[in-house]
Amino acid sequence: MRKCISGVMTAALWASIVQAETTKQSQNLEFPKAMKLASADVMVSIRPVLRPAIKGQHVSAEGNARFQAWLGAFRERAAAQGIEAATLDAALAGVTYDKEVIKRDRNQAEFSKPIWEYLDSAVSDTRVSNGLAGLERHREILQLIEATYGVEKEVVTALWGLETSFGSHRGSDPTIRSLATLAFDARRAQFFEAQLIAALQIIQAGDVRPEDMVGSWAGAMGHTQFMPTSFLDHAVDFDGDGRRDIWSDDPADALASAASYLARHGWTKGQPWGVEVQLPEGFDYATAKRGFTLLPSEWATHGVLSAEGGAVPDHGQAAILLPAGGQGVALMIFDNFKAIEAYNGADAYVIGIGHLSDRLAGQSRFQANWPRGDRALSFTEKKELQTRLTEAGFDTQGIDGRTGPNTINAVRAYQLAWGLVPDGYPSLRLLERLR
Ligand SMILES: [Ca+2]
Repeated sequence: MRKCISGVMTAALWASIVQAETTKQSQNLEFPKAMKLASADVMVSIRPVLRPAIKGQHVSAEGNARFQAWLGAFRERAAAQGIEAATLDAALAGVTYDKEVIKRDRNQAEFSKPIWEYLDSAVSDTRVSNGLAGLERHREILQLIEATYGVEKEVVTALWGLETSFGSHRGSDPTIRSLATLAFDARRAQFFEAQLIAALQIIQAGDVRPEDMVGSWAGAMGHTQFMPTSFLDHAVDFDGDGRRDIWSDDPADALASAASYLARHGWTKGQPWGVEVQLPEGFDYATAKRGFTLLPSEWATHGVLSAEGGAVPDHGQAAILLPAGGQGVALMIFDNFKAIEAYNGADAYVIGIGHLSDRLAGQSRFQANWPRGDRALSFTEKKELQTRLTEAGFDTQGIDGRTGPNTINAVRAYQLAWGLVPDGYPSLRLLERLR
């Protein structure tokens, strides 16, 4: 079972992963929505994720006045937490409510991308070649980062590639304005107020001027899209100029900060994140779950071999992950999977980082074919699936439109009861069968 949610990330935030960052700039890789298909557990994440839309809320002149009043009260709370008047004056002067941020925050995607579509973009030929170019251009600093933090340069580069297309889409929204808007908005006020305080602490520490503190609309900043609290916990001044600068064109501090983050979350150099495997005839699908691990040599005795047909080297305990259920790519995943997961908990994201890093290291594409004829269930369809499973006696422990472990267990139980392949995968076919 995966580790628990971090302090600020509530279960409700996790519940909304299906809506995550639907509105990143077009060339930026869209965050995977509803990717927790085959092995959804609770997660930690470096960033917030979005919630379904609430209808009927809009900004008015009255709303702006309320925002300014809120800002005045916030100033006092920030001062009480050690933010100096000069910092507050510099950072909060002229800050207005940004209704575009709220519009984006409320934007709920009903339909989500299946993992293969996500990976088509995450690990496109363009991204691979841009990544190779980035590796070449920054080879020296990436090697130094690898030597310092024990995180392979291809992994750091892959993360950079998925977060901001290697720094080319870092975002230009003023972070203070975005965070103040989201903190004023009632839905996750506590989380975003903490982020806003952290942002002010960063400014106060002299890492960045308020006008240079920009990023994506939801407050993620710089080349590797750190939220302010993650910045405070993990950002490093790698080039030694006295500032932790993840915003400027030079990516050294940002890339080192990302490596530091992965290292602090348990990255083991030399261990794969995951390896594509082939499953034998008669494979026991009940063993394909995050909580069940064996050594690769033990998996080999059960007929689970690398895609090339040999035993996977013993890199440590490993679980079998089937991102698209019994059809499509099968992965043997190691503890490094969890380290990437700490950056962003969606399976598709982790696989995207992992596979891109492998491609940058010269490895080949996945060999198995994805079930491209399928599509992912919509939010509404997931709720329907949960309702129908529960009514049929396979309790999903709630109807929330997300395919967490309880839903996967219910799907498995249903599949076992009906003699289907118990891969726990909530497919459209399964929903149609339940109908
Ligand atoms: Ca620096």
